[in-house]
Amino acid sequence: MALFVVRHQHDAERCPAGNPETGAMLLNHLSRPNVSRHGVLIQGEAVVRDEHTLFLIVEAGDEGQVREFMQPFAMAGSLDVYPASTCARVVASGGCGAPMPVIESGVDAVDPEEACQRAIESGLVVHRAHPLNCETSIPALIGGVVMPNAHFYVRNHFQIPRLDPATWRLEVGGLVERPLSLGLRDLHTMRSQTLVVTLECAGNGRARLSPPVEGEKWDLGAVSTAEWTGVPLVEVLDRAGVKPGGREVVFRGADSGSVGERSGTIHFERSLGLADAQDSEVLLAYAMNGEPLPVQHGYPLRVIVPRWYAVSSVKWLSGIEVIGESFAGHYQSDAYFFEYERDGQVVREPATLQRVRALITEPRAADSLEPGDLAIRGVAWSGASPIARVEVSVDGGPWQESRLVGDRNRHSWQWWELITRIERAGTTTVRARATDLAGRTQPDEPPWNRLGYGNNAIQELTLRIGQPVTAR
Ligand SMILES: Nc1nc2c(c(=O)[nH]1)N[C@H]1C(S)=C(S)[C@@H](COP(=O)(O)O)O[C@H]1N2
Ligand SMILES: [Mo]
Repeated sequence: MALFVVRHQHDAERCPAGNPETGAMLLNHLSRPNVSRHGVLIQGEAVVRDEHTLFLIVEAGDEGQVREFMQPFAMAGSLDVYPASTCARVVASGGCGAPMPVIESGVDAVDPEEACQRAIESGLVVHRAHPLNCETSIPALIGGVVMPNAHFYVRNHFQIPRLDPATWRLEVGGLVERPLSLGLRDLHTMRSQTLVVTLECAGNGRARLSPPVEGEKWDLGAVSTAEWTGVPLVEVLDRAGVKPGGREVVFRGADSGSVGERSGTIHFERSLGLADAQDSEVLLAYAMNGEPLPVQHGYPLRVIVPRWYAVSSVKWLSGIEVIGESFAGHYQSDAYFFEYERDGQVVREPATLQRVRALITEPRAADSLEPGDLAIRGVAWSGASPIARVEVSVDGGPWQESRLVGDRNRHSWQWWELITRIERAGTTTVRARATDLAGRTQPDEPPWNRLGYGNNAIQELTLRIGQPVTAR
């Protein structure tokens, strides 16, 4: 089916709806049973009365079918039929004049329009339609420890590959005693583990850096939590048997494309040092919140590296290779490191553990609030160690310790809340600061670095408190 916009116009003196019988006939023509008899679908109808113009959004097999269906209107005036696209398709393709993005590699890919439309309908905040990048809407972060899959932020560097579970294999090779080729069914029969893990993009908060830096302009929602189930990576590494010279483990995603700094087509690839890879908690996950991985989150298999920035959690995993040197792939050595200048020297540090951080989920800046009791809630996490405390300062006042809600979890965020009182109407600021058990805490100002990673500055929320409603 294709999409069309249809325009019918008539002379003011010849308005077909002016005659009750013709009007009724046209209404019957547009009725659902009649429309479906013609094999078309009406998505919307609107009349601009003073213009004597009717617009319809119609789905049909081709233009001829639309024209045939619109015959009664053509007789009453003029008829224009335009082939059309959804907004998601136009934005995903880069504008009205641009062709749809071509699939660069041999793999099948998810239709960018479909992926984008689904994200919008799920309430995600879209930053880029193609490749699809969207953050979690903070107000959607209410209550539970994990978030529904549809609300989980999405970060893609290339188009989303659609992998066939029947033919997909995980190839394990390089410096191993026994190269493996594992199917999904093989992985399902291996020992499984389930962990609740918070993923955060290293670029989360980048939009708040000043001066601005290039890269996706994430506000504060490039973070989410889910329960992941899969095979511990060590199981697979042990089965393959790492040879003595093995130093790093490279994970290859099935997604690919071209990037400025490298020639040809590259895959999304990241490595972990052998010791980190052998950490018993790195998972090869096939389920997210009890469901098979959604396609945009890496179906059928992804890496989950708890507590690390999520760039290491490679999606659409197709290969694992043990190598004897340090990996120099694009996403390892051209990006995802902190770069500062210190004493005239350029210093680089890879982005590994998530920095300690608190996020205020309630209230929202847009809420209408009144003086009186105010509940301030949010989440806090740190890759280095569990959260020790979250303190809140209202209107620049002293830090008040919030109550930590629920169990301490080593790999996922912790909910916290503070009930405080706001005495007067006007503008109030709320700040929240997390400290972890290792004593790390958040800076007042965003820690600027060239590529804009790890902005864990204390969040400050400005609230407008209205006049109390006075009883008469
Ligand atoms: N294969 C592949 N894996 C990937 C990426 C990617 O583009 N391709 N993006 C990484 C980055 S930067 C992040 S933040 C997380 C995002 O995971 P999500 O989309 O499931 O939230 O996936 C990581 N794994
Ligand atoms: Mo990321």
